[in-house]
Amino acid sequence: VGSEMCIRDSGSAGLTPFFLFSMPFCIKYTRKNSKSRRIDYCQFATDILEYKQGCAAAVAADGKAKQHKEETPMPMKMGWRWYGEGNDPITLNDIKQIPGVTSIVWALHNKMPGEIWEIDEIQKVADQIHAYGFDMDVVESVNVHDDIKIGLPTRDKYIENYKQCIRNLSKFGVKVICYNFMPIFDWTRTDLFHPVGDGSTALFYQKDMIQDDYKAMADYILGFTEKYHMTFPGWEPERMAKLDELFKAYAPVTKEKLWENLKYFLEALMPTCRECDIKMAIHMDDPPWDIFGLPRLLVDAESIDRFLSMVDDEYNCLTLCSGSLNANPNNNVAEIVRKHCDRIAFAHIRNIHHFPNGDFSEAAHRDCCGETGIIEILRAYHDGGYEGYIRPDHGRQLWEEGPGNCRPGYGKYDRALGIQYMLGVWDLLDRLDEEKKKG
Ligand code: DNO
Repeated sequence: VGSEMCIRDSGSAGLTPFFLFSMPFCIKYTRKNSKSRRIDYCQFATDILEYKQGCAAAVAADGKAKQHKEETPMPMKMGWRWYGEGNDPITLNDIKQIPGVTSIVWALHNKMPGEIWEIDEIQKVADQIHAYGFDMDVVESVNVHDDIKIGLPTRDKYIENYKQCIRNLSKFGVKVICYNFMPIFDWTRTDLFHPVGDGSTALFYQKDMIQDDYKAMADYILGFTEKYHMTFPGWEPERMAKLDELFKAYAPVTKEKLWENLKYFLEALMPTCRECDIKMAIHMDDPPWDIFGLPRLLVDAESIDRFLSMVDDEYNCLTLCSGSLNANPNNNVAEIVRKHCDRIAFAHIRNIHHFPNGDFSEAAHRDCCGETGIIEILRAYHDGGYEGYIRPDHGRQLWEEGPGNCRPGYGKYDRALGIQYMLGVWDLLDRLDEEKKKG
C-alpha cells in the first residue's frame, strides 16, 4: 500500500493472534494519517471488538436471558493448561468458549524450583481464574529442586519450602500438584515445529539426535526460548547456564539412588498432603528412557507399580501422561489405567505417531492419527469411574500458529479440537452405559 503498516499495540498479548489473523482484512479497512503516511489504526479490528463487547454487554444486561443450555456436569473434570496473563497468547476469555472446560491448570511460572509460592502471588492468579468461573484445582507444576533429586544435605530446606507451598496452595482449594522427578531436563524434543505433512506442525523426537551432546540440545531449546521471549518450565535459563555443574552433581546418582531420593521426598511430604488434602501427582518421564546418561524412573508399567507401592498412600498419585509413556510403543497405557485408576489424580491425553527407526511425532487426538490408543484409554477411564482431572496434552500447531505466537505443543486450536474429540467419545460411552442399564 506504499505506507508502513503499524499495529496499535493494545498491551495485551492475547490480542496478537487476532490482529495477525485480521491483517489481510485491515488493508482494506484502514484509516490513513496523511501527514505521517502511516496507517496507524485498524478500523476493521476495532469494529469486531466493539461488536463483541456489545454482545457481552447485552448478555450481562439481562442476567436471566440464558443464551445457551447449561452443560451436563461430568464426574471427570476437564482442564486446560494456561501459562498466565502476559505469558500465554491464549486468554481466559478464549478458554471460556471451549465447551467442557471447567478447570484451569496453572502455575506461577516465574518461580524457580525450591522457592516458596507466596499467598499474595497465588491470590493474584486466583482472582483472574475465578473471575471467569473456572476452578484452579490443579497446579502444573511445582518443580522440585535439584538438591532434592540429587539427595544433598540441603534438600531438607527445600522440602520444607515445598511443604509451605502445599499449605499456601491449599488455602485456594488446590487439590492436585503435578510435578516430575526427571534429572536436569523436563520433556525433550529435537524439533518444536516439525511439519506433519498437512500444513500443521508438531513436536518431534529424532532418536539419533539425542546421544551425548546435551549442550546442543539445551542450546536448541534455549535459542528458541530466547528468540521468542518465552521460558519453558523445566528449562529455566538459570539452570541451563550451569549444565556442566549439574551433570557433575548428578554423576553419583544411580537409578537406585534416584528412587531412594524420590521416596525420601514423598515420605516427608505425605503428612502435609493429608493435612491439606492435596495429592502429589508425579508426571511420567518424557521420553520414558534414560537420556544423556541420566536415569529416568517412571517409564513403564513395572516402574509405576514400584512407585505406587514404594509410598503406598492415597495422596501419592500419578499424572498419567499417555503420550510420554507411549513414546515407547511397548507401553500399553489403557492397561495401566485399568490397573491404577484410583491412584491417577490427573490424566494427560496425547497421541503419538511412531516411525520404524524409533523417531516419533506428536499427533492429533483422534485415535487413528497415532498409535497410542486414545479410545481404549478413554474407555479404561470411563469403566474405572474416573473422577479426577484430565486435560488434552500437547496438540499440533495449526493455521496461523507458529514460532513467536504459539507455545510449542500448547496452541489454541488443536487442544480445543482434542477436547471435543475426547468429550465425544466420553458422551457416547455414557449413552451406551445408560442404554445397557435400561436393557
Ligand atoms: C509437557 C508437560 C511436562 C509437565 C512436567 C510436570 O508439556 O507435560 O512439562 O508439565 O513434566 O512437572
